[in-house]
Amino acid sequence: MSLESLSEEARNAVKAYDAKKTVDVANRVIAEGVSIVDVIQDGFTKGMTEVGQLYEEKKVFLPHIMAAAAAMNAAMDILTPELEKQGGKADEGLGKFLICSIEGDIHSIGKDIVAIMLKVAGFSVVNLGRDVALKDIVKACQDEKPMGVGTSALMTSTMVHQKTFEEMLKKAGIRDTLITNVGGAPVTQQWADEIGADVYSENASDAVNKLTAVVKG
Ligand code: HCB
Repeated sequence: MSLESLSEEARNAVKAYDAKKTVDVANRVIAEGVSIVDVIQDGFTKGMTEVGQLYEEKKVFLPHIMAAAAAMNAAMDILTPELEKQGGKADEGLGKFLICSIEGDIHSIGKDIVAIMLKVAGFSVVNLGRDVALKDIVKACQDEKPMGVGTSALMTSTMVHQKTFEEMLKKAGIRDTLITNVGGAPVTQQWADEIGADVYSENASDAVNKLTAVVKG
């Protein structure tokens, strides 16, 4: 089966809140050797975004979003170990990268996709989790001394913490020791420029490309 039709099935399975179906699609993606990254981005993620739009239009409600997220996560549980196996570049030494969903934000699906794709690309990724207090992210940066730190914000109310985080890094005297990367649906290049973040990433591939370019010069 082609990449296009599996992506279409992945998208529809998330929109149908059907975890059995997302798992089935994930297994077929692996069995048929289709690009996992492409199906995640063009299939599962698109489905999730479309459910988000329906929520915005008040055509579906929070339980639907939770069911769609559960269906997507069920597929990711199957695809993640396979991606890691296929990647096999974990020792490529692109450096240590910390990532988390920022304080107040429990959205984690996108951040986890970025984490896995950076790992596959050769970064040593430390995933700090979701709703991580700003002081704890700063502390982790002091302890782990990463080349970069990514924060994910899915809400306008939590985006503002990315700005505070920049200020806290400066106050702690470590701002110039690392690259800051910001992402999440409401986050834009303009926002990154405004708060002084080094790299804006629209999606996981963008994060991989831009951060790899930073390391490789
Ligand atoms: Co949630 N939610 N939600 N939600 N949710 C959003 C984000 C809204 C936009 C929906 C809406 O109103 N249209 C909205 C935020 C509105 C706003 O502030 N502008 C919203 C709201 C309001 C809420 C609650 C407050 C609802 C409530 O309780 N009343 C609550 C949040 C509570 C809290 O955080 N304190 C809530 C809860 C939930 C869940 C739990 C039901 C579920 C999350 C499950 C989970 O993550 N474990 C959920 C979901 C799934 C969504 C939507 C539908 C999809 C988000 C998603 O997973 N997208 C979302 C609608 C939307 O975003 N359009 C909706 C798919 C992933 C793959 O995309 O953008 O997250 P992504 O990540 C991309 C990209 O941004 C980038 O790469 C990723 C991969 O390509 N990226 C990074 C992301 N992070 C990065 C970090 C980097 O360093 C680099 C790149």
